[in-house]
Amino acid sequence: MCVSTNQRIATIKRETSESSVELTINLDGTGIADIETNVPFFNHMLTAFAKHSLCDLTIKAHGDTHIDVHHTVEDTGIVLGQAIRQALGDKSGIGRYGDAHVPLDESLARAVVDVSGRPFLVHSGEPDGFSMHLIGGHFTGSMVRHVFEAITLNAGLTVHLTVLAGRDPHHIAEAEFKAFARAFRKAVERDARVSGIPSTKGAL
Ligand SMILES: [Mn+2]
Repeated sequence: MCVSTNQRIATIKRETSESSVELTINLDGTGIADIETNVPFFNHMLTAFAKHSLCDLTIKAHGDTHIDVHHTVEDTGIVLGQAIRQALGDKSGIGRYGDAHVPLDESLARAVVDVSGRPFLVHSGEPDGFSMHLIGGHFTGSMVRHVFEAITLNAGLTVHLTVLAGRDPHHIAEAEFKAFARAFRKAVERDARVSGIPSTKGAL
């Protein structure tokens, strides 16, 4: 049995003409979140992600939200993905796979995560009209898929995210983020019985 004691923490800063993002993640945290993206509904989703993944997450992001929240949300997703990849290191000792079903009242989402090193998002089930809905009056429903694209592509995760039921857009989005968080927690958690990298290839 060989469990790495290396800290799985990463800090990334990314600056463009459209946004500025500074983010720190600790994969072995307790769910403490200190998040300010200037996009209130996205703060709510990222706080839920931290709480239910048990990652500690600090984010200071600002951007051209006077135009649209799109750039700030997408760029924060990119940086979150980059930080996850960096914090995971060589991925030795992790469970690798995680799955979760999470309800929120009438909504139900399922997430399945593989820390595969091969970015892939399969996303389905949001009801007609969801992508055009402004949640909280400012967060376009289409950004849920877009931010999961940014996270999975940059973190090198395979994620299957499925909405199985739902009516209220806020509930649907929140169930998706929480299901992803729970599945992610299982996938990246260290398993004392795993020695080395959990792949027959020897690398992920
Ligand atoms: Mn975009």
